[in-house]
Amino acid sequence: MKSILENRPALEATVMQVAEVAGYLWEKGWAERNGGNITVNISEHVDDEIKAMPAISDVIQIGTTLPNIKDCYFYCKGTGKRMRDLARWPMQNGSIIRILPDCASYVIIADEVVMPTSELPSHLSMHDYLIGSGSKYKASLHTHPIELVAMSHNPAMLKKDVMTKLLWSMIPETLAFAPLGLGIVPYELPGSVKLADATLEQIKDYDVVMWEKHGICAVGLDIMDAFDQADVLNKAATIYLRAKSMGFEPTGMTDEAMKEVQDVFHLPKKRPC
Ligand code: 2HA
Ligand code: ZN
Repeated sequence: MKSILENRPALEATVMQVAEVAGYLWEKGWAERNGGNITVNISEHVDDEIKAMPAISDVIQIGTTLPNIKDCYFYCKGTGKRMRDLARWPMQNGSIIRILPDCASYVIIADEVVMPTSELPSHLSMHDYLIGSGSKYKASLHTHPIELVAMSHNPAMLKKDVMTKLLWSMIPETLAFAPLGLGIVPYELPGSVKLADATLEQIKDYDVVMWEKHGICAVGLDIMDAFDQADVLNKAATIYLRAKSMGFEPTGMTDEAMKEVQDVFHLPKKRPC
C-alpha cells in the first residue's frame, strides 16, 4: 500500500521527527507502555491530492467544538500504541486525520485506521487556541517525565510559579530555554474535556504545563521544540531531586543571578524570578 508520505519529503520529515522524539521519550523512561501522546498540525503540507483522499474511518466526534481547526489535518499518535513502536513505524502507530467542517468531528484519511490518542480533546483544544492566536506553533506533546511528576506530588510545588522559580534556579539554561516556566493544571481524569479545558487556560501563558500527578503537556514550533522544553525542565527537576537525595536542600541561583540571565539573553519577563 502506498503511504501518504511517499513523494512528500516535507511531510515525511515532519513525521520522522515525531518518530525520533518518540524514541527519546521511550529511552528516557517517560513513555511506559502506551504512555504519552503527540499531535502535529500538518495542514501546511497538504496538497490537492491529500484534500481529495477519501475517509478510511467513520466520522468520529471530538467531544467539543473547535472553530479554528476547521479543515485542518493532524498527525496523531494512535491510542493504545507504544512510543517505542512509533519510533520505528510511525504510520502504523499513528494516523493522519482531517477535521470536518462542523469543527466537532473528524475522519482518518491515512495510512491505516489507527484511532487517535485518548488525549485528543486536550491536543486539539490547544491547536485550536494556537491557530486562533496566530501562533507559529505546530506541535503538541504529552508525556510522563519522572522527576517532574514526582515533584507534583508535593502540594507546596503546585502553587502558581513556585516550581517555575525553583526549576529556573537549578541551572541557568532552564531559564534560557524554558523562559515561560511551567504552568500547573490540578488533577483531572486523563482524556477528559475538563482536563482539556484546564490545560487550555494554562497554555495561554505557558509553553509547558504540569498535569498534577500525571505528566506534562508541551507545545512548540515542532515536536523537537516541544520536547526540548520539557527536557530542560525535567533536567532541572532531576538536579533538584539529586541534591535532595544527597541530604541537603539545594540553594538555587540567587534572584540577581537569574535576573542577569534574563537580561543578557533578552528573555521574556512574564514571571518573577
Ligand atoms: O496516551 O498518557 O494520558 C496515554 C496517556 C494518557
Ligand atoms: Zn498520560
